[in-house]
Amino acid sequence: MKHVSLAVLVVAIASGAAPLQAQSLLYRGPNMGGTWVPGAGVVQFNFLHRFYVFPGPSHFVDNHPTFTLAAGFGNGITVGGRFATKSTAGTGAGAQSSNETEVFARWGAVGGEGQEGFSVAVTPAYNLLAKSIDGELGVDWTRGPVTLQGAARGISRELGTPGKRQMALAGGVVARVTQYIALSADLGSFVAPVDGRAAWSLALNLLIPGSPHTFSLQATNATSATIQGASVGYAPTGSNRILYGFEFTIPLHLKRFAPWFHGSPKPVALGAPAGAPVAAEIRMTALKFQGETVTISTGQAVRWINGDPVEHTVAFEGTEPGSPLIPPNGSYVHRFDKPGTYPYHCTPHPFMKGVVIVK
Ligand SMILES: [Cu+2]
Repeated sequence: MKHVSLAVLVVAIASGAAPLQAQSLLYRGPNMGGTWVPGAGVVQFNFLHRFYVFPGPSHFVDNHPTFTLAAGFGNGITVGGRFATKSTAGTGAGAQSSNETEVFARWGAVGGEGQEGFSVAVTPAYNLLAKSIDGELGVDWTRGPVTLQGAARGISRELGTPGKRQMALAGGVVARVTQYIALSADLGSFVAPVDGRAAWSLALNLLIPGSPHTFSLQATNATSATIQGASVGYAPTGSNRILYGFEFTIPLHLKRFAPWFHGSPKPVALGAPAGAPVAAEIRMTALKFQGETVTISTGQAVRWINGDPVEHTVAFEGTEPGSPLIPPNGSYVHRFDKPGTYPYHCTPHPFMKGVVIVK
């Protein structure tokens, strides 16, 4: 992995083409499990952070993060876990800790997150803090800019109670105002809640343009995003406590980390000079065409060589056909048969630009 700076790798991960099923907060309210399933070879990392600010004079800030990590195995199956370091869903009778861990599997049985019509996901889970077998049946219905969500949840031992069996129901709506912005609201509750508190949330959900990441700003009364935590509001003193926070969704495409383990990939030669001499070579490194303008004669060819750990393309602005994805250590040869000026760019990284002048 020579010549690779951390910045290149970060840009590479951030600009990876995101399959829609990876995860998008534009289709899910903060307290809804949703129907997302990462694609095969994708690890989904969601960082949810909520906080409560106590009234003055202390203005003490109480933090409630939930980390979600889930790996996609293809065929609509994912296995993952959630870890909430300060869940207060279960700090009632009998709770030993506020560290709430939930392991879960999910099967996307019908459709997929964001697809028109109905999508259904089945999520069996185990809550280690509650020693509870939990499960969620999530249903989404999407039409144009609107997604309606419903969830039925089963819980064998409710957190903070001595082994109480529970059911919970939740529903929500997400409205996409633009391609990048959505508003959402959801409400969920145990059917027979011990403390009578339903969980609610309101959120502004954003897709970060040109990236697979989504981000939400939220107000809620729930402290964790587990099946149990999303079903109960937090009101320790009987007051209606509002937590504010955000969630950030990060799909990690494992194949992008291959250079860490495999050294340089095999060279791959794409395109053909068709008998023409290669008059210029352009290396693609550090997300740049090294030699932004080259001049050749009609009937000659140019070779591009990818020295980056990410895929690039040579895409011409006009009608000249360009390259397929050029893998790391790959090359592409193109013969120019007409004089002219040929500006081009890289499709995944449009800020990478170059020009071939043919005389
Ligand atoms: Cu590129």
